[in-house]
Amino acid sequence: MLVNVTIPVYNEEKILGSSIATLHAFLTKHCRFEWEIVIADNASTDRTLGVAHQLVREYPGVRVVHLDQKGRGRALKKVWTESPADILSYMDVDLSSNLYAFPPLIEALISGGFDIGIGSRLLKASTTRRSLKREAISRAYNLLVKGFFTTKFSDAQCGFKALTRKAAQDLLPKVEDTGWFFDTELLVIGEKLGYRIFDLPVSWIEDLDTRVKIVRTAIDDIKGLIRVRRSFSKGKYQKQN
Ligand SMILES: Nc1nc2c(ncn2[C@@H]2O[C@H](COP(=O)(O)OP(=O)(O)O)[C@@H](O)[C@H]2O)c(=O)[nH]1
Ligand SMILES: [Mg+2]
Repeated sequence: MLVNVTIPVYNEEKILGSSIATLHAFLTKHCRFEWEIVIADNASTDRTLGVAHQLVREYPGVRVVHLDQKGRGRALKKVWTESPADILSYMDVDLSSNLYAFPPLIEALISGGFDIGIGSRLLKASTTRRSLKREAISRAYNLLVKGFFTTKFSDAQCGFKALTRKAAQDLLPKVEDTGWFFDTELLVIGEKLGYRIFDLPVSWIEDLDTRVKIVRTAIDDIKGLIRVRRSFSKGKYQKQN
């Protein structure tokens, strides 16, 4: 059993080293499976790629994938498609989700019969510390997703997710978005096709350093919701066994 942990990065030279050190120590101590850490860099214009190569030399089990074009979804799709791992996961480099949620997230897939695991900041048991603005946008967006698709998963956008190789092989080719809407598209198509989603409350502390352009992302998200709903009404998605 090999577990992939992808860390998508865009201009993260400052935090990358300490986050990989923390994650590496955590997995060494608390992950009972074999694992790999993949730093996925797109188009960073700072020293991120250099720092990443240095980390590969320092830590066993770490590798780097570089893409020229931006987009977190693009990076995840490439790394997950090419990884030999049985479980594919990612977490944001700022480690905003408490790492102790990681073992239960992957156990749900390995022995709990779930296909996709997501961290959630919106369940009763979640403890979330973030700005009022981000909290309000997140709640409104997730209500909109439920309004569009009557889906049950609670938090589309938390940067803490995992899925099985089998689910990935079926779902990833169906997901078109290459940016922030990638996560929502994966979850909506997944739930609608009958994949079981494990919704895990996390303890989340917002890191104020953000790459998200809120207005631009909101417009892209709404366009994405409309596109995916059209595709459903045309019967575009079929589950592959
Ligand atoms: N590979 C890749 N990662 C990205 C890109 N944009 C953002 N990220 C990463 O996505 C994660 C979440 O970004 P962040 O700015 O913290 O989002 P926020 O927490 O929602 O404000 C971080 O690890 C970023 O470095 C991108 O274009 N490509
Ligand atoms: Mg963040």
